[in-house]
Amino acid sequence: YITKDASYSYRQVVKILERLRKNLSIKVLVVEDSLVCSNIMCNLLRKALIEVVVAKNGVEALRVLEKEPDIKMVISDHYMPEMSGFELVRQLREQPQYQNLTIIGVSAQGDPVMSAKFIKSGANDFLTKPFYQEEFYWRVFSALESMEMMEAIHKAVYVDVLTGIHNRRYLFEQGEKLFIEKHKFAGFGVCMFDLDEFKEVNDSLGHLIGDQLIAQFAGILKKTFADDLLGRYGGEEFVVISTRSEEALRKDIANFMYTVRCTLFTEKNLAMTCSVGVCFEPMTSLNESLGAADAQLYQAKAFGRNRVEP
Ligand code: GH3
Ligand code: MG
Ligand code: MG
Ligand code: MG
Ligand code: MG
Repeated sequence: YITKDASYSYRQVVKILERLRKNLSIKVLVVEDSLVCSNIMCNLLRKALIEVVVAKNGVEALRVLEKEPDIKMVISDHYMPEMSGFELVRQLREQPQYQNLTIIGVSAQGDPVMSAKFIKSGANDFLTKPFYQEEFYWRVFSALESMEMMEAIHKAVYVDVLTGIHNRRYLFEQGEKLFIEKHKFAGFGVCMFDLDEFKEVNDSLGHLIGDQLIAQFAGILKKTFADDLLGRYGGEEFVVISTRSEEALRKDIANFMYTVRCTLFTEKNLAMTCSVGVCFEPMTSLNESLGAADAQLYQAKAFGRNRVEP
């Protein structure tokens, strides 16, 4: 049953403790022109150990969201000066970076289609003012739960388990998008990396050590190519897709090769190396670019490994 006061239920306490244990801080943006209402919601959220930021209208909310990209949830009033709640939700949902934001609309009693309008604009849920504290908590908590589930699904689908970097599926999905958006206007570089003589490593040191080396290799890639699209293409093959200048990319590839040699060692302190195939030629599809980079990688292997081609 529902109580007027916000008594914590067992499930709620478990949820809060779980977040604390995982050290998950959750940041929520409260958008509300009435200071009284804003304070009520902020206090409730803070009591549940949720970090809160505030905005007084839609325009301010957009500014705050841009500055603080770690905000996971927006709780927004409808009637506000400058920009209403509906308009805010509509504008947010038009932008790709806000697709996964959880949005709860809030408005005063009176207009029965208010909740429908909010949901239609793109909100995930709706709450009528004045509300029981208990209802407020449970709307917020169930929205957070759904969000966490979505994040877990997203991770399972797009992240490689061994290395923690993006997998092949992500690489191709994002790579296609990047190709369509950018290849005509920017340099479009595709690099394929493959560890040298890796079967030997597995044979002499075992697959577990092999796995560790692959994960370390991926870690160096991630650090070096932080601004590019990176994914595990196959076993010990990785792809970087970059729209930076060829000069900048080649500098990073050279640094990467050097770091790998200094960091990864096999038996008897033998340095690990890798070979790289690069394609900067304009192509008609991502697949064609990948094919060309792969052909260059084959050349790099044929010319003796531990090198970049062309
Ligand atoms: P090359 O220099 O020609 O690339 O020689 P190579 O031995 O590295 O040959 P290739 O790239 O064709 O083979 C890669 C090997 O990597 C084959 C496979 O046993 C191993 N491998 C692929 N995925 C994994 C993995 O997830 N873990 C481990 N330990 N080994 C893997
Ligand atoms: Mg208002
Ligand atoms: Mg190899
Ligand atoms: Mg081979
Ligand atoms: Mg290989």
